[in-house]
Amino acid sequence: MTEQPRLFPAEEIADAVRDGRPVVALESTLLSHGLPAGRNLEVARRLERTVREAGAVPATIAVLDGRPLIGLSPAELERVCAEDAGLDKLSLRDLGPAVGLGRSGATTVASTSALAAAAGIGVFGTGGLGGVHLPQARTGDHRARPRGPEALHAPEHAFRSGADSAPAQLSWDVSADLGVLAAVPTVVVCSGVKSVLDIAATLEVLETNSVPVLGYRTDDFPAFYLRSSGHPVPWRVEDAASAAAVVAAHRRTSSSGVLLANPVPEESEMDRSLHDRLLEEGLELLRSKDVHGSDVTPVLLEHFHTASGGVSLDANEALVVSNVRLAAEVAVELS
Ligand code: PSU
Ligand code: MN
Repeated sequence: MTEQPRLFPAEEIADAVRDGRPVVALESTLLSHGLPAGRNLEVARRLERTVREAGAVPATIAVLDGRPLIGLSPAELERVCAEDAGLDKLSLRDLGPAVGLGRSGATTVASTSALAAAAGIGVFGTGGLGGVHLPQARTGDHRARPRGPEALHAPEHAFRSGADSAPAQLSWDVSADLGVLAAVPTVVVCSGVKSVLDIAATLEVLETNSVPVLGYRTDDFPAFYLRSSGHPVPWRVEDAASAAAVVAAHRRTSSSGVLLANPVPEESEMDRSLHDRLLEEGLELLRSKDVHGSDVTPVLLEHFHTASGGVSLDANEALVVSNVRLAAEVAVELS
C-alpha cells in the first residue's frame, strides 16, 4: 500500500498494540458471506472468546460507514452478522472506494491482512485462503484432474484455444489474498484453500511471492473441509513456539507474510465422498447460474451448507476455531 487508510482501532486494541501484548486479527467476510445469519454471530463471538482464552486480544476487522474498524463493539459485531446487513465483500482494492464513498463492507483475507498490518497487528486467524481459480469452463473436469507433480503434465496445461478448453492459468482469477501475503508481514493461520481452486497453481504463486508455507503437524497442504489436498507443504512445524520462531526469523530477512496451514480437526473433517459429491453439484450450480469472480466462494459455501444439512457448517466452525486458537498461541509466543 502506498497510502495508509485512516484507521479506527478500538481502545483495547490500540492499548495492546502499544504495549506489545498479543493481538489476533479476525476477518468479517467469513461471517457475512461465508456463514448463515444467526450462526455467524455465534461463531463470531466464539472466535473472540477463543482468542481471549488463549491469552490474546481479538480484533475483528470490517468497514462500517466508511470507517475501517480494528476491533468491533458487540453492537458492531451484530451489525456485521445481521441477516439484512447487505455488506459488500471488500478485497484490498475495494477499501479506497468503500472508505471514500462512506460504504460498509466485510473484509477478506487480503484487506484484513493489510488493515491489520497497518494497525500493527501481525497475526491473523481465519478459515480458508483465496487462491488461483480454475476457469469456469474447465471446472467440470476438476475431479478427473491428476494431483501432485503429474498435474503439471495434464492436458489442460497445454495451450488450446476456445472458451471450453482454456488452460487453468488463463482464468486470471487469482485472489488478491496471495498478492497481499507477498506484500505484508502478516502470519495467516488457515486450513489451506478450498478444493474448488487450482491448489498446485496456488502453491506455485505463493512460492513465486516468497511466502513460506508451514504445515502445522502435517506434511500435506490442507483443503479446507478435508485434511489433505495431496500436495506437500515445504515445511512442517509441531507447535506454536516453532511456528513463532520461523516467523521471527522470516521477519528479519523479508517483508512478506507467512502461511501457517492447519488442517480441520480430525473429528470434524467432512466425509470425502460427501465432499466430492457436493463439490460436483456446486460446480454445476456455478456454471448454470453463470457465477463468477467474488461471488464464487459465497455461492459454493452456501450450497455446501444447505445440501449437507449443516455438516459442512460444523466443519467450517471447527476449523476456524482451531485456527484462531493456534493464531493466538503464535501471537503469545511472538510477544
Ligand atoms: N474461503 C473460504 N471461506 C471464505 C473465504 C474464502 O473457505 O469465507 C473468503 C475469505 O474472506 C477470502 C475470500 O479472503 O473469500 C477470497 O475471495 P476471492 O477468491 O474472491 O478473492
Ligand atoms: Mn477472484
